[in-house]
Amino acid sequence: MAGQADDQARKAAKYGEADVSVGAGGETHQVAGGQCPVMTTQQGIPVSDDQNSLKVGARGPTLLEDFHFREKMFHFDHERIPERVVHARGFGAHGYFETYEPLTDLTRADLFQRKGEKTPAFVRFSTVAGNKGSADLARDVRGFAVKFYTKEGNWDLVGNNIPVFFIQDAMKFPDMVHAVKQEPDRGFPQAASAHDNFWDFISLSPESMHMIMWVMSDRALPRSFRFMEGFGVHTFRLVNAEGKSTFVKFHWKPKQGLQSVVWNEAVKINGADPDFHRRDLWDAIQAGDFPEWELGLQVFDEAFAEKFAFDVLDATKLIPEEEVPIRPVGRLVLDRTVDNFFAETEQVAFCTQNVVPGVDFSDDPLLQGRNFSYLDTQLKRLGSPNFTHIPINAPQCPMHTFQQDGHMAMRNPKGRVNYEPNSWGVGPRESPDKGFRTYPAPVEGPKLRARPETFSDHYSQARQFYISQTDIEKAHIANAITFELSKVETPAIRSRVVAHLLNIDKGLAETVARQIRLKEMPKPADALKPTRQDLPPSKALSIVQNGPKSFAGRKVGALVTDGVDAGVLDALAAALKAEGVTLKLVAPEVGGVKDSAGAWRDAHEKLEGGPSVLFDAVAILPSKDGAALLAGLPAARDFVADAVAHRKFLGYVADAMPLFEKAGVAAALDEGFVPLKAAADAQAFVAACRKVRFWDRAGAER
Ligand code: HDE
Repeated sequence: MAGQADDQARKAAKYGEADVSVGAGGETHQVAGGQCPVMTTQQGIPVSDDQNSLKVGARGPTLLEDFHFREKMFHFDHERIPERVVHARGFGAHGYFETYEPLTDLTRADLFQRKGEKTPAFVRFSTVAGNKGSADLARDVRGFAVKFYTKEGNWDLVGNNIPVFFIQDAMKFPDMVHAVKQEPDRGFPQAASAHDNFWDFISLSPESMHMIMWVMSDRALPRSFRFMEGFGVHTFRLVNAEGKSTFVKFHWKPKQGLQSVVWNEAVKINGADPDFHRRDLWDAIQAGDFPEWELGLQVFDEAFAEKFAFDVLDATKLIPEEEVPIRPVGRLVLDRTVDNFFAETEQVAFCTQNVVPGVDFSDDPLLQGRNFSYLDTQLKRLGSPNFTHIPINAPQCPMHTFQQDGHMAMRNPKGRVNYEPNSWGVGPRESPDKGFRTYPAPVEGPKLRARPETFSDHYSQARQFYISQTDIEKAHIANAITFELSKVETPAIRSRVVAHLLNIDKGLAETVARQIRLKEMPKPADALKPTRQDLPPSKALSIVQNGPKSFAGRKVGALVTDGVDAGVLDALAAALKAEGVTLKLVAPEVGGVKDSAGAWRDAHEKLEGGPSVLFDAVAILPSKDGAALLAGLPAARDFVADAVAHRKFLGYVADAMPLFEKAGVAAALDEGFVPLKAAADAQAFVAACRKVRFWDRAGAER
């Protein structure tokens, strides 16, 4: 635990941990529960009574001179800062990035110069549309924002878990965000794209069709942040010490594998645990199961950009991995939860403009617009140009500027000199060698408000994404669009969406049209360019084809009652532990159960609070009497029926059959049901679980 102590000391040093509750010279006094510091006001004045405001007589009016009350209330009244307009709901963690090999051929970026270099990093994952208090499992894009604290300044790679975006030009961002967020008159729906305004905008913006396929796929329902990819989306530049530039796209690949939940599960998880994703990340890091992603680069030159079928500056397009393979260059490990959510996760200020020497922008018009928006946003949210003085935003390398003053300035220079040039011989100076130098890309042309013709194919990659999916994933896309359009009240909008789908895949359009009972099939939408039929499927675009290799990092819920077979439970626990899986006991009462050997087993969840949607697989382990009891409980029947409908693997003991009968699943025990009779069966159960879902089982999809 020495490491942990070091960690604490380091944090204390870094965050200037002057415990605000210690005042009055750090005096302590004995109270019930221990020796505690004396409470003070913000001015350090010891407080005698924190229970009662100062009044005239016990029943009289409160006095204005009660400075302790006034300060306490004043501070409370100002606790909130504006939430992010988008990505308001998020969750962050600390970690590091480790460079595999020097990338000196590609970039002079300091963090890529030395093998094994560890660069501190902070990551914030988020949903986009919902407000701060919304549920984690909304159908939505996820933000994947990484701040690298490099030795040459902070580099923010502010990405998403989807490699393309809705729009091509930043000019449309406010419209797109207005359309997806709650409608302005009614203030709902929150964190849901299933409403008229969103689909109205989308159906009038064919450029969004590729992104729509991703958002309607299971990518928008990640099992947790740990099981999703990240993408820088735009084309960026890397520039080496000789000034040579290469184009690059950034990818994060989760070591845990890809995994999503199904829609019916997402809806139920949002009720059972709206904090499902943040809790998952917190729990994993606290348990020492540090999630990890590999950073991969797709590197290409001008010649490739010229011959590629689409414009590399168009953020609604990706470059298939089959065309430009991904080169792994390092790993990101998240190994520390935050000490304070507000100080770190809420106040972290990502800016796409934060690049370091060796990384540069491309002319992607979306990226160019972002470079304005993020800095502007931070001033609004954090209230001062000094937001870089907040520890989470401060670089962890020396910095020297002549910028001064402003609200809450925490780094105040000493001495007389606050300008340059000066003849005092003090203060920082620019460095043509070490300093960031913009890649001198030649640009010329008339000033125009126009979209390049090379941005005008809106359907070909949408089709490529669709045909790259397995059948079950295709069905999920069709069902998602069906669900969303069923919430759209205006029939003309539904029809317009189907008109676009006809340009993507006729079968998909027909399925959706049937499932929403469209009276008349529309004509395909007018297309600037016909959909290319020659783009081959890309395996990398499917989740199911990129599943995990092991079941590690997952959670199994065991439904237990008094009399649970101690041998079976122990064997299961051992097999899961060996695989790196967490076992949670779900029991009729939270106090726990007595096993067959008479030993007490503490439960983690009461049945009604621990539905099977919270687990990746389940084990149904009641005793004979227990099964009879559970069969009468709706929550127990749902536990089983949902696990089956969501195509999870179920380990079970023979005594569970009466419950299976009542849950309506007894007649069809398929290979996804693994009997647990002897210890060896636990291994078979774990082996089955590595597939995560038993997709061959008929599920809830139509
Ligand atoms: Fe953002 N985006 N965005 N965005 N974005 C914000 O910045 C914006 C875009 C992304 O965890 C805001 O600090 C514009 C693409 C993430 O704190 C704001 C455009 C991608 C986060 C903003 C885009 C992203 C944001 C709101 C179109 C993926 C959360 C609060 C030109 C590559 C970062 C804030 C965090 C946040 C503007 C499009 C990712 C308003 C103008 C494309 C992960 O500045």
